[in-house]
Amino acid sequence: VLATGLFAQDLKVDTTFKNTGNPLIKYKFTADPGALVYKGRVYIYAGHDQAKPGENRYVMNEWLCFSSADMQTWYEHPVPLTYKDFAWSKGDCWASQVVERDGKFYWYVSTSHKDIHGKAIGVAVSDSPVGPFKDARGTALVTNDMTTVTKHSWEDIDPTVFVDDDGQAYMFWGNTTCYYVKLKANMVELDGPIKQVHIPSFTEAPWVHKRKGWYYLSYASEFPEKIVYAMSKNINGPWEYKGIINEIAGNSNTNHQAIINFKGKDYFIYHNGALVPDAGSFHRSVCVDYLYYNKDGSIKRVMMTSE
Ligand code: FUB
Repeated sequence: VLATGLFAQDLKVDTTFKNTGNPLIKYKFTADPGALVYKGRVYIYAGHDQAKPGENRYVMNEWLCFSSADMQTWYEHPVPLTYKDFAWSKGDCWASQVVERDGKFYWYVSTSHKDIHGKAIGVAVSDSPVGPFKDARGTALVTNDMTTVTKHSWEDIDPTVFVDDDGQAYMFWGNTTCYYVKLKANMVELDGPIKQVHIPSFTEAPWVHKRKGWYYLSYASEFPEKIVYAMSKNINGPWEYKGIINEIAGNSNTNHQAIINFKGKDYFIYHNGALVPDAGSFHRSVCVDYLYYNKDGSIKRVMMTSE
């Protein structure tokens, strides 16, 4: 039976634990990490894989929050957000990201819309990185009827939001087609048309970051998924495909990354299906590895470690 003990401990919240090597979180199944660095701490926001042992589908009813000041001692905060916090959602807590602006924290999420066919993107807001968060709009930010290229029900997932040095915020998201749009300074309204990003073999899980004048767009490619990336000098592209960062994440068809610099070190935060031998694609686990750049700004391949 898969990880029976894990389910017994699955109630554990508001507690501390040590980083004893990958997977980072060993007492519950966690997926789709988004990371935020704020005031000397790193926060990891993750989905919670709650399918029963042997149940091969996504059962994800809440988002979780973990934080650390040193990447070694971690704290799990009480659940700060569920799909029930969005009155228009009927379920599913898929990939998400939190960004901070002017002391407010915006949590962009993928979830299922009650009335409009398919997945949708919502945004919740809080005065604290650990919540409580509340729906910032009362309606979804992007729904399936607003995107037109791929036309399947899970097209509008996996939001990543990036605030550029000039204060302009952008949201990238998608499955099969990668979209992006400007956000208004209030962070909760679109500002202009939804556009398509032209990058090869895009599956899902975009993540945008900037370093030394380069924009990086990393994403999950093909299926089972590898994490690959493209670079550009302009957030509007064109994006130059640069290759693989991370090979297929042991035992899981999906992967989902966050790339951050924390206290002078670069980290690649992702998930795999390796917590227990039969974990697989629906019982995933957040992992952390160092990430290294070459002198020209390209990214060295990340070898998954268990340390
Ligand atoms: O966890 C549900 C979905 O699977 C996410 O939104 C995708 O990124 C993939 O990991």
